[in-house]
Amino acid sequence: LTQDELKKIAAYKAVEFVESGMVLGLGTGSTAKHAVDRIGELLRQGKLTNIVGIPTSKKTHEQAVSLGIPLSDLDSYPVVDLAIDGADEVDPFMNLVKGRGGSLLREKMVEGACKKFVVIVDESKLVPHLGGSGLAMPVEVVPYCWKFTAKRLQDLFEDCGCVAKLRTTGEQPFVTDNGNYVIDLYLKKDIGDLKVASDNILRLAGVVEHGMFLDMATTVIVASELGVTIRNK
Ligand code: DER
Repeated sequence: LTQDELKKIAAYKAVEFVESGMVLGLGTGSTAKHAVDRIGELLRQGKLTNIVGIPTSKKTHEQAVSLGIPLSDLDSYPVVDLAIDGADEVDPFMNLVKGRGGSLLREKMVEGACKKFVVIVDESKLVPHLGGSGLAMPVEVVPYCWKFTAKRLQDLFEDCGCVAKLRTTGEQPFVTDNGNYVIDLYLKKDIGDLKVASDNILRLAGVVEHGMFLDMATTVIVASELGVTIRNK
């Protein structure tokens, strides 16, 4: 099975949790894309009715529009029944790293407003600890004096051998759906206390949000060659 086939298996399994009448958080990324496609298909077949989708990015908004999924937002639906989204890393306590696709703020807003947050991953996303994979830990920052904020972030994780880099699209800074920049933190060692790290990052005035989703997932669906496993909080 290819990685994308595994992602699709996890996504389709998550959509089995969807019931007619639900307000659904629609995730962003290549795994969540399969879930949104499946929801659109079931609506078209009449197997699902009365769904309201709350997209977590402009990209997912566009995908959902093309599928005819009725859409709204958190202002109209401050409580979401179920959100389905991917993740970049999942630790044994169901803490996540998200945001390598750049949608972390709206994802965290929507997924923080939901009763159930189902994470869908292929097995490659499972890690023993967050942050030490050497891959990016995204932080959304305001564009104003981003170099100053990047340096403060880098210094915060000095003992993890952190290098902070501005995420770019070609030669230009990557700009999020919210008009902000992303500083990616590359750590050589695992982050120790995740809650302390989270609080320290959010204390920096130029920071909007970070990609650690702590104690938010209620279910993790993992697809591997051996099959699909479902872990609940
Ligand atoms: O950027 C994001 O938050 C995505 O959801 C990411 O966490 C997972 O993306 P993928 O499903 O394309 O690997």
